[in-house]
Amino acid sequence: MYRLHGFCQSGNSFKVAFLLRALGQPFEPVCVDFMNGVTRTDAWRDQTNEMGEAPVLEDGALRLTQSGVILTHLAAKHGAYAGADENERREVLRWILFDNHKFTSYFASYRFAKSFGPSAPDPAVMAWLRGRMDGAFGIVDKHLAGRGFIVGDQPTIADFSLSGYVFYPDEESGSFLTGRFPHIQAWRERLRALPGWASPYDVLPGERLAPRW
Ligand SMILES: N[C@@H](CCC(=O)N[C@@H](CS)C(=O)NCC(=O)O)C(=O)O
Repeated sequence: MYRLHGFCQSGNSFKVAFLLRALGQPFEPVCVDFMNGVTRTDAWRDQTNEMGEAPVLEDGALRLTQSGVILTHLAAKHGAYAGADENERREVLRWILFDNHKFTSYFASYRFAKSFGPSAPDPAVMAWLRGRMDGAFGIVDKHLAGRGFIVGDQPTIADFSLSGYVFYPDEESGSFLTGRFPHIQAWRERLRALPGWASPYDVLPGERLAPRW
């Protein structure tokens, strides 16, 4: 059985959990004690992921990191959500790279600082991140106008990747999405209707925390 190392606040882990569930693949969750700093220890980095990040997926003897790599591996292995042909698969990769660099990355950093950081966030840093988030979300919102999914007319791992953080409660990210980006909102509802969808807090291990700041 797959073993997924992650934690419930981690949208990057949720991307993988959501895909595994959509594929009907059971997995054993392995809780990463991220909030107490385990991913920064030498032992965790030596034994689990030298990059110091969750998620990590164990598939037999294979130990995979980087959600984009994991999603690509699972889609190819199970023959679903990879994209219909070579052109679509190239587009899927393009959107996963955009997601990792800009869409998930700025949003996840903002949400972490707003809700789970050890000290109150710096307003100047938050303002800069919000500007980057507005840019990335605006691009995805425009792309989704008049189309159901990110690539082609069926869901692909590009959708799973981009959706990692959009199902968390709005207050965790300072209500960044509330009433904004109508095409992203509609797309989020389409993804919620996919087989296996469930709230990140119901499928990933660890303790749910109230937003701190
Ligand atoms: N590009 C990576 C990002 C993974 C990532 O940043 N994970 C967070 C938890 S959600 C993490 O472990 N961060 C640790 C750090 O940035 O030091 C992926 O998609 O897997």
